Amino acid sequence: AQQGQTGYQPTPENLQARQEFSDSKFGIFLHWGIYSMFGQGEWYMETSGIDCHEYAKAASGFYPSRFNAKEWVAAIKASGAKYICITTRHHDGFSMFDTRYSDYDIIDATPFKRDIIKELAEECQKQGIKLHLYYSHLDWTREDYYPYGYTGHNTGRTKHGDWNTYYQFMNNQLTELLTNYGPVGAIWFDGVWDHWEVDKNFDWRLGEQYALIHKLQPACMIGNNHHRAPIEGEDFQMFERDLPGENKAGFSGTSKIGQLPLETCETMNGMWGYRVKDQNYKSVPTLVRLLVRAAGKGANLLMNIGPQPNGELPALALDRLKGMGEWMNKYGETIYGTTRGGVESSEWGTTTRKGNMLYVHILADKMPSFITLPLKERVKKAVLFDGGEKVKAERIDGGVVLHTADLKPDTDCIVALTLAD
Ligand code: FUL
Repeated sequence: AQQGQTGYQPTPENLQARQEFSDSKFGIFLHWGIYSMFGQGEWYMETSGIDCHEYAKAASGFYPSRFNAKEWVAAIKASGAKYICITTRHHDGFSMFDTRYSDYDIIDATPFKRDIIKELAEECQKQGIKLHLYYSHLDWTREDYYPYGYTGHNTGRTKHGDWNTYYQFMNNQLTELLTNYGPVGAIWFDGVWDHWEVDKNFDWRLGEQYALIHKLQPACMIGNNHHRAPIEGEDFQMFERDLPGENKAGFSGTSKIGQLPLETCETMNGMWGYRVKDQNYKSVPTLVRLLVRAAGKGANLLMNIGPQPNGELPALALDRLKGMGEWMNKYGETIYGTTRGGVESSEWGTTTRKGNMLYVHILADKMPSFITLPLKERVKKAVLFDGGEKVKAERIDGGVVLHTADLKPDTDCIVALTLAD
């Protein structure tokens, strides 16, 4: 097993951050980097077989003149999302923030010369929304990343890198991120799987790294996209394109759910980074269904947008943010602050719970005539959340039957049950 931060005891601030995080249920993910300019997703260097030095030249053309942190944060906030998670450095190794430890960053390598992460951090604080930072362990451009010899990424080098200098580099950058940008809600790690594909026990020295983060900002939560059971020192568990426990995306191990807050990420279209051709955005009802299904599992939804190279959020993404905001304004009470309802992945929908309220979200296209909920509690009241019309609820052996034949399944078809204590 991978050594984590041995004996980690989260501080009261950290536990409070976890609680707020679980209660918030909805965040927006942003994949933005120099890859956005190629318009083919964030894996462009790898999938197109470009030499990393050639690729790096693109930085001199990065000038997102339309970038406006205030507008981004306002649009995202209006969607009902409570946090933003942005790529500070993806697998292409380019730092979107001002770092002393590399010239391959937004300040030294682009004519734009503005610290995007700083502008965003300040704006998030002003508008009262949390900022999470994505940070890639994997780096396609640095030799010292490759302890096994540099075989990939089209440069033909085979030198064995000194991984220790890479480890120090990461910790230096993490120190910058946790020192210069105010309170960081979370570090969202990604990429450890790369070395684990070669050696499943490769020691990333996560424990020491996690301890450093918690020392710098005890409330900062750590999550790592490693598709394994939580490792000691982590504060939340994440799932990529997967509802916790379903493992439909096929990443092994994701079914092992621990005791930590849960988050699942998805994309609005088919890619994380901006892709010119991909205008195939999910509809607002589809996005709402994803959010509700995640909440039914007790998980947050982290919904991704790939900003354009000119600094704007795509028009279709803005449209979806607005639509989700309208839904959240009306029905957010059935989502925020809830826990899993106990009936989680039925075809007809899912349930969320808050105090003595059980919210039955009926999402399926075909309405079942009856829904049986295996509830122990007595139902004091059963009404439609929207409008308050009574729904017939009948106690049977081992549960409660809802008579649903007359209802119309949709994202607004929510039955609110008041349970007796
Ligand atoms: C993956 C990465 O490889 C993708 O590029 C993306 O960042 C996704 C959220 O995580 O592991």
